[in-house]
Amino acid sequence: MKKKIALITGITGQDGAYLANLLLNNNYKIFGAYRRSSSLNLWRLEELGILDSIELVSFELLEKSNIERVIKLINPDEIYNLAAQSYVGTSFENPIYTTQANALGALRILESIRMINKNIKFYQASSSEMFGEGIPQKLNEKSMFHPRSAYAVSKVFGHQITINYREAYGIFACSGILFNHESPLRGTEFVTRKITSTLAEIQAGRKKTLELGDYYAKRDWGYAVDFVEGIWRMMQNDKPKDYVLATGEAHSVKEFATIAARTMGFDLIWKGKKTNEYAIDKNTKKVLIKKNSKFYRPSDVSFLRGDAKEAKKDLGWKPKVKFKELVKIMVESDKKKSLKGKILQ
Ligand code: NDP
Ligand code: GDR
Repeated sequence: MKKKIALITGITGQDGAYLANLLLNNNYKIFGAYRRSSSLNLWRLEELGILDSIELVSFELLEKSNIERVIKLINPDEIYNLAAQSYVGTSFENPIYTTQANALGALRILESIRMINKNIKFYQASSSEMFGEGIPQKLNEKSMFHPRSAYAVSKVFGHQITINYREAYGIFACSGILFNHESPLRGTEFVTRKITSTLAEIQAGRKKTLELGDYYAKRDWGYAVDFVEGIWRMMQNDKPKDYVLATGEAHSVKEFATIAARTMGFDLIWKGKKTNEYAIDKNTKKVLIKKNSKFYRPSDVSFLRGDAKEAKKDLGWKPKVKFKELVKIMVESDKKKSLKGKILQ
């Protein structure tokens, strides 16, 4: 049987690496779209041992001519648009770039598909950040959007334009509204991996404290390996449709940090008032975790929890790894990495 061809944008990121691994196991030919930079970021593909199985193509979300050239050259069956300026914090510093890359980037790909070959299937990496603030109920595909950052606004555009190209031109275009998903391959700027990598560095004596922003922000954290399976299933669906992927549980940054520290072997005690809480290591009496206001955002999302019932019903998808196991997987990986040397931060 002819191998399916997939183009994955954002191949050098967390989801790009795990999705490529999954598709290779399903006998796909993979073109991995990376952006050219002075230091190419291939460590995730190397860590999964799949770098040699992927054909890398130079790709830039901001450059329509480049996107068209790549799509014409490859003529893929499926495009997974995972590339983005994905760090919410940076979108407050670089809102225009974030919008250019995330919102117009998605449109540039869709428009290229429309011009070149409308049979190419398209996946857009939408985000739970689109929902924004304040709803204690579990969020699903019908919940309202109230984006709280340029990142979230850019993702709402990407989401809606994907729906529009599906409705207007009959393209198989769908979005996954994914809640936070983490792994040992997560970037160290995101809070979960920042916690596990910094704690491992502290344990190795190379760092002193872990400084965090809002301890009480709660997220629905799942395991990235489970989530890329859901992405792939959406693209094999009979009809293009958007789905929430989530675990249905929300936990705070403080809970994540506490479990991670204990799993790492620290004997942690929390002290101080809510505004100035810190944690000490009972054995050394040293401050292990403290607040730093520089990690607060001008507007943040304090609580997110998703409802993936629809994905379970239509796609048979449900996450396998639960919160505590996720923390353990990440701590153990960073412990191992730190024994081999400094973890990149
Ligand atoms: P990462 O930050 O790990 O990866 C982002 C990728 O996008 C990297 O490969 C990066 O390349 C690439 N990229 C950034 N800017 C450009 C550009 N201008 N042109 C081409 N490529 C670019 O993200 P994740 O893997 O975690 O997430 C994948 C997608 O899913 C993103 O769109 C993210 O917004 C979205 N998402 C993620 C969630 C999560 O919890 N992980 C949840 C919901 C949505 P480089 O390596 O060169 O920086
Ligand atoms: P998020 O992930 O913004 O949800 O976006 P992040 O891990 O950056 O933040 C989660 C929550 O933790 C709070 N927080 C801190 N965050 C960081 N990075 N560093 C800190 O020191 C810190 N202290 C507290 C944040 O304020 C926030 O409330 C991720 C990305 O992958 C997006 O691309 C994706 O769309 C969403 O998840 C779903």
